[in-house]
Amino acid sequence: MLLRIAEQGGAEADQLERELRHGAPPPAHRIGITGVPGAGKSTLVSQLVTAFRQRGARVAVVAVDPSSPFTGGALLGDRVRMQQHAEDPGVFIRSMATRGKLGGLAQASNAVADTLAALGFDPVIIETVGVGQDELDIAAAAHTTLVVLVPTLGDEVQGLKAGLMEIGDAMVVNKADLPSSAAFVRDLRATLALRRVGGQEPPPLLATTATTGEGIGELCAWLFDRDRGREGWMAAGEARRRRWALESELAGAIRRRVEALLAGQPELCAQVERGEVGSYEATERLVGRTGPD
Ligand SMILES: Nc1nc2c(ncn2[C@@H]2O[C@H](COP(=O)(O)OP(=O)(O)OP(=O)(O)O)[C@@H](O)[C@H]2O)c(=O)[nH]1
Ligand SMILES: [Mg+2]
Repeated sequence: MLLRIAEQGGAEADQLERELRHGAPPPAHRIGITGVPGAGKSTLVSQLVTAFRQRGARVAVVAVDPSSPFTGGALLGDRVRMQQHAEDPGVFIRSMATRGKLGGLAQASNAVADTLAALGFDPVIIETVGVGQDELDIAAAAHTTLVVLVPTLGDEVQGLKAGLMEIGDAMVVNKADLPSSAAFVRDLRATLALRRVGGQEPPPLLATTATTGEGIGELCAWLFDRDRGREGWMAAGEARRRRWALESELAGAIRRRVEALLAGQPELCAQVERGEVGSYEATERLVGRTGPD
């Protein structure tokens, strides 16, 4: 019920957030996991859940599927992969499909994560397939972003989307059991070093085999270390995240206004469609002069 309100957003969700936040514990560590479809993100998340549980943490996982309007295929698979945690009251797992909703991933997952954080889950892990805007959204919504890649043949490292490379606080090459893994890791390491900006260290690169647990220890060591150092980054991370939540909320609200405005002017829209009125002039008629002065 709480989560349904949070997902729907709006004034009620704001109120809920205020109430939940009142006297709430410090904000939870939000860990975003993104990467190409089928990279093994859910398998990896399941391993991370186990590791955080062993430290006594209560862990929430929000798996967001931006491609499917239904809670279908991929998420069904997730349920199987997360099965081992199904009976554990210290683990909360929620799948969300967001296609077609304005600012879908951005708003819905952030609101759900807020609620889970206020309920005392820490960390809150958000998994999403890295497609288009969503990977940038997840980086803005998370305090720590893991980018999950899989070994592909030789020179393909160069072709990796720059966006994915830039948002990772750590890069994880999963399916390290595949034969092409060593070469891929080497290429990726070189590429990351080249892209280093302003003398900054490149993000750590970790190789894992999520299915067997190989390399998970190193990944967890890095994550736990970051988790322990949260005093150092939490304030700035939360400020950035709240600012982003405002932006995405505002973008959604403005988009809805645009739609309402157009719906109220069917004749003008028809004139534009027939080519009788230009889009620039129509915009001026609707909202007055715009654009650079
Ligand atoms: N060989 C190998 N297979 C793996 C590894 N990790 C996961 N897989 C397999 O890869 C497939 C996809 O795993 P998922 O964990 O569902 O991947 P995902 O990234 O969550 O997939 P989507 O959410 O659909 O994008 C499954 O069949 C896993 O068993 C690994 O380290 N090595
Ligand atoms: Mg998955």
